[in-house]
Amino acid sequence: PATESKRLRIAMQKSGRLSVDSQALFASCGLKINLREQRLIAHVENMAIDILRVRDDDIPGLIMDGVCDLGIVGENVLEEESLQRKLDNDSADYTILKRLDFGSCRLSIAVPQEESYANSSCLEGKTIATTYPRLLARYLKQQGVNARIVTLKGSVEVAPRAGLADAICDLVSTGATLDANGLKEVEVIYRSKAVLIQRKNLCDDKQLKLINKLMPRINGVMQANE
Ligand code: PRT
Ligand code: ZN
Repeated sequence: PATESKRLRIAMQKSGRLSVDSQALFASCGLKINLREQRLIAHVENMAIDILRVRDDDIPGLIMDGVCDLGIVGENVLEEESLQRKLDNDSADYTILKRLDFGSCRLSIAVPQEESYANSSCLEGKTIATTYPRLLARYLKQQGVNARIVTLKGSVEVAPRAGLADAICDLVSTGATLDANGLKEVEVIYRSKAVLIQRKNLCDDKQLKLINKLMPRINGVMQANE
């Protein structure tokens, strides 16, 4: 029948820095997920929900294309994808339901420790390696600095030593990685946490009711953790 409700699809990171906390959040909201399953889709036993376990980079697009209904992802990844899609004139709509209390980090510019650095004008004419070219480009534009951006999907922190770049723009939490690579943090350009997002135009009544049931539980879990 045309009125039949689909199961709510929630995208989360399969394995990485957000997966344990995302799983724990769902578990404490009462979702019974079979964690032994190594598959892409995990069925929630006690609710009309399917969990899709994917690369974190894929989550914003799955929501913005309306393929998944909810997702948990770092704001850094979300904002980067959103900026890229706006440039490409692709759909970039989503709603943030909740800023979560895990996945904290900052996107920072770092330069070799021995280098003197006063302010962002020191980056003029330099080459900066990053996994977040759109966020970096936005910052440089705001600062009125012209620099070359080199996009690397990994090993950004070794780029200066390898002679690929003068500086880097990468995620930092403790600062140990920068330290180990002889780099110092000189500018924080973006502060990030994990967020729960929803796709636009979600209008299935049962799905909306389910989300309205989950949100107070998420708020309750977060208050209890404070
Ligand atoms: O496989 P998949 O693509 O899903 O995972 P991934 O390897 O792309 O991402 P993952 O699991 O490393 O990170 C997922 C999200 O966690 C990021 O998008 C951030 O929102 C958040 N997060 C929080 C971090 C960090 N803290 C973090 N420290 N992501 C990465 N790092 C890395 C950073 O890139 C650097 O290499 O950790 C290193 C720095 O850490 P410190 O403690 O040495 O400063
Ligand atoms: Zn990733």
